[in-house]
Amino acid sequence: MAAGTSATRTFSVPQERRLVTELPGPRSRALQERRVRAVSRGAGTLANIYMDHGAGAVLVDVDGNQLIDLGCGIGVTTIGHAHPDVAAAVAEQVQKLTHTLFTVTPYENYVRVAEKLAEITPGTHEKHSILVNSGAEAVENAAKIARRFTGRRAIVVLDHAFHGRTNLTMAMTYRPWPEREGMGPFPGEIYSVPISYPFRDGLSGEEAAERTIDVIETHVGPRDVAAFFAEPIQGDGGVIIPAPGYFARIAEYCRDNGIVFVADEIQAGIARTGAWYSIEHHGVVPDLVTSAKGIAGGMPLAAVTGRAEIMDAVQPGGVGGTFGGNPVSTAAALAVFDLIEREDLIGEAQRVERTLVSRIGDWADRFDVVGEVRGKGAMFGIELVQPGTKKPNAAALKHVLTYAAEHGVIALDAGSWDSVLRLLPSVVISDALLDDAASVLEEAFATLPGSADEHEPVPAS
Ligand code: PLZ
Repeated sequence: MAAGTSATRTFSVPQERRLVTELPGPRSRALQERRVRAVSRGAGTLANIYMDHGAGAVLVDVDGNQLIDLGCGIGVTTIGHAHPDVAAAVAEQVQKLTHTLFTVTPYENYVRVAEKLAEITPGTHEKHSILVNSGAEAVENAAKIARRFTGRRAIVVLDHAFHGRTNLTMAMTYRPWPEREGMGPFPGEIYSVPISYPFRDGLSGEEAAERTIDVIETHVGPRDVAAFFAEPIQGDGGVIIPAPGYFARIAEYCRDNGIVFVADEIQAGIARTGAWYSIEHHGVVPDLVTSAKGIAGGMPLAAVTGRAEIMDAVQPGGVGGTFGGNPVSTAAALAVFDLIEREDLIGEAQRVERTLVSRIGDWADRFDVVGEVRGKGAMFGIELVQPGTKKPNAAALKHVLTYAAEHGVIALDAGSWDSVLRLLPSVVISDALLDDAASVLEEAFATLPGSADEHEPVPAS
């Protein structure tokens, strides 16, 4: 069970790290042997520790080890693992009706999710939604809709962006390796422009926006641009938070030039950053918003929500898909929305931010490998550098992630140079678990090759 506020919440798995074997344990290693014979190596894994169950912020592996999850399967289980309210909603719905296809014969859950999305996304204008299966599908539909509405061809994206793995969204994603290499050709009319990256460019939001706009003006041509896509806080790109004022200026420029401003909130949305949507931190109302990941507690669901006149520019039958917004995933989403409100999980994300700032906020001063600690709510990035420089340090990140996994903490990588340690814990993670996980990460820094109290890390199996 998980109920109540952070002080009173109870879970079916004790919220503590507890290791009973080495990691990966014998059962994980046996599964790994089967896996390499059956699963494509293209589906690479961060840590070959096989999970059995979980609750709150703790995962239990097949050997009975309890691990602290600072990743949430890349930002999905924001409300905690296997939440009983989601389980109950899914169990009830799956016995009632699993599928009709909304565009053949509709059902209420889809309408209720769209109503809720209109309420929680920024702005008070009339909003309409479509529901799909994955983040990439949401981004791809947002591009289709913006092109249909504007009659224009170009899509502008930001450097370091991640928008998905379909052909269109691969082309909208910044880095070639490993996401794209050898898998083209890609569609044209996608233009990547500089983002505001305060740690690396030192520019104010206004200065960075002028640089972005200048590239659109001189390289793309604003009257040909259908949409400007931005993650208000970039996730896979390295938890990059553009400087204050950056998005306000970009949104104004989009408005002045008839460009649809799309906030890709797939990773940072749905309570993760201490607001329903991370664009709220920038004080901007986007034209379209994509949601996915945290929206349905681990069930597959994604959405495009936006200005009714833009969303309705598409002819009936112009968007769709067999499984989009299926009755079970939408039932899970309704349970998630209810939980976020009932248990003030936006407030919980703000608590996680306060705890992390006070616990790890001084790491750049304490560890010469840490260039910057930055984050909002339960979304943090720790940018690792070669000491005394801003040069990315991918080797250090690899060491830290391996050390952490072997000691029962699952954290994530990020960044175009693979040098940002990314934390996306559940917002219900306790302060005690955050403290314990931070201690493990500190040990990982202390054992980096070349550190004062270096020792050989256990080799990954
Ligand atoms: N937009 C902002 O973060 C997914 C991808 C995991 P899908 N990011 C994690 C992986 O290895 O593929 C993401 C995102 C943003 C779009 C997407 C794509 O969402 O649900 O994975 O398609």
